[in-house]
Amino acid sequence: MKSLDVCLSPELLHLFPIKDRSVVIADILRATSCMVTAFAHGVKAIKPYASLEGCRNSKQPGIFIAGERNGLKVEGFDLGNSPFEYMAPELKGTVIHMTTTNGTQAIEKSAGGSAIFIGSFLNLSALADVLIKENRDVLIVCAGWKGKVNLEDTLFAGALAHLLSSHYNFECDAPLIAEAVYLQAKNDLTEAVSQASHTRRLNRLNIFKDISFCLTPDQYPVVPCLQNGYITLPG
Ligand code: 3SL
Repeated sequence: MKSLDVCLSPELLHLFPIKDRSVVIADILRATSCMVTAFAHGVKAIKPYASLEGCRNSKQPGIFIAGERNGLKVEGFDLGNSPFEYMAPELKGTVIHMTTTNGTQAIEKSAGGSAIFIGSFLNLSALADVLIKENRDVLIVCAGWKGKVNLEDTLFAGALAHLLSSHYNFECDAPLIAEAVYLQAKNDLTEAVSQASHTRRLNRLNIFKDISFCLTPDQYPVVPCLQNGYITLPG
């Protein structure tokens, strides 16, 4: 049986083998939820940038740039980090260069994996199916907040670990912890994260509807994957 592990913060990544694994990046509020929403609405590719200036300087005609820091859209960028922005019909078929506070940093730090998938509640079951077919050891990397663990990414890791539990052995205790927290919270995820630090941070910015949307399982059957620096839909 293959194994599954959960890295609760990118700061802990040095403790986990990445090579030869399927790595799942999760930044539930909101980067990876935005990416999944974008692909479900026809975006062609997303190039993630850890650096704000690198992303800003990559602006070219025909390319949209998306920039978020501390929950806010960065001035001069075309897009921020609400999933509802990524449903816009004018984004269909386009390439977006994106930088966010934690999500795109976690992607960059996980670059050594055999395959890097973009995970969210929105594509939870489709992602589980792909991971089972890929038949590699799995590492779920929670983006967290500036190195700290957060609840919403842990809940997602628990939901995915729970779906995969009959196919994989859990390695360290993090998948067990995440699964237990998810099972306790699963009937009302929005309520479960209502006191979470990033919910309170987003609420202070008057952001409410993104949160319940990003916690809704199985809205989109798309599984974006990073290849040669670009996130795309395989095939
Ligand atoms: O941290 C990130 O990458 C963002 O998703 C944070 S926010 O939800 O846009 O504030």
